[in-house]
Amino acid sequence: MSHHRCAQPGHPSSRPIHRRPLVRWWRCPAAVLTSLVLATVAASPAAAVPATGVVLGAGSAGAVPGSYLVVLKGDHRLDAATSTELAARHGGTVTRVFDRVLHGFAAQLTETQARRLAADPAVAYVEQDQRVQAMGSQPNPPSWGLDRIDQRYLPLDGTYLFGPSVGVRLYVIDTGIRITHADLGGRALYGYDSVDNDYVAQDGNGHGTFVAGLIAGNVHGVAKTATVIAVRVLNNSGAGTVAGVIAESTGSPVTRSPPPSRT
Ligand SMILES: [Ca+2]
Ligand SMILES: [Ca+2]
Repeated sequence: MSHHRCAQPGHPSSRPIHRRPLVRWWRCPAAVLTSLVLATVAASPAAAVPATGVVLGAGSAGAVPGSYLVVLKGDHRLDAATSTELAARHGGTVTRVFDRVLHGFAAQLTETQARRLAADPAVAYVEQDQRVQAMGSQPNPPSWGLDRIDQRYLPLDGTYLFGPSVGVRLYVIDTGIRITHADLGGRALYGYDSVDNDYVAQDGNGHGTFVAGLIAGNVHGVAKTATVIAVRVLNNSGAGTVAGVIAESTGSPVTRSPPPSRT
């Protein structure tokens, strides 16, 4: 609390004022000015502090300091100029514009700038850039596809470089999987069998096991450390029904006649 001393008619100037301010406010301009300033400051603190949002991946082990990915809402498409304007609005510098896989840009930002950009109405989210590194190398892979899939430009380099896929679960909706197949390395599990209506999705055809091998096989697979889940919707002849596939997809119980055979 502050005490103002004002000269009052008939009172010594050193004597404090104890009258109610609403009655005598015009006789103490210093007190009025102070009150107005305090009222103005108290009324506008929110406008003085920019809004901030959450930055995904901030502080993670692989985070790249000062580098952020900014993804825009909806179908916003930005060219370099408008990306630069949006980043500059929060104090950042655009380093790359994305307009295919996602709509957004990479930018150099401080932590505070990144949080402010995350709260921008045009921004879906901001994520801190992360270091990535290939975890494995397969020299002389057994297929052209494995050699080709890890590189954009030809010629082939005779190697397949692959990243981590531990913890990734891939559902193979097919004829089931022979989960004991050596190439799957014990990373195959039964999910559901809508043909037999049980939980043993064995493969009596071979196609599902072949697909699982392309996905996660030690030798022939792309994601060499992922887990594949067998979902059997096709019988040993490779035939099934749309109803069976839908029932499996929606988790609905399967109660029906055996699917038609091709033979
Ligand atoms: Ca290659
Ligand atoms: Ca079964």
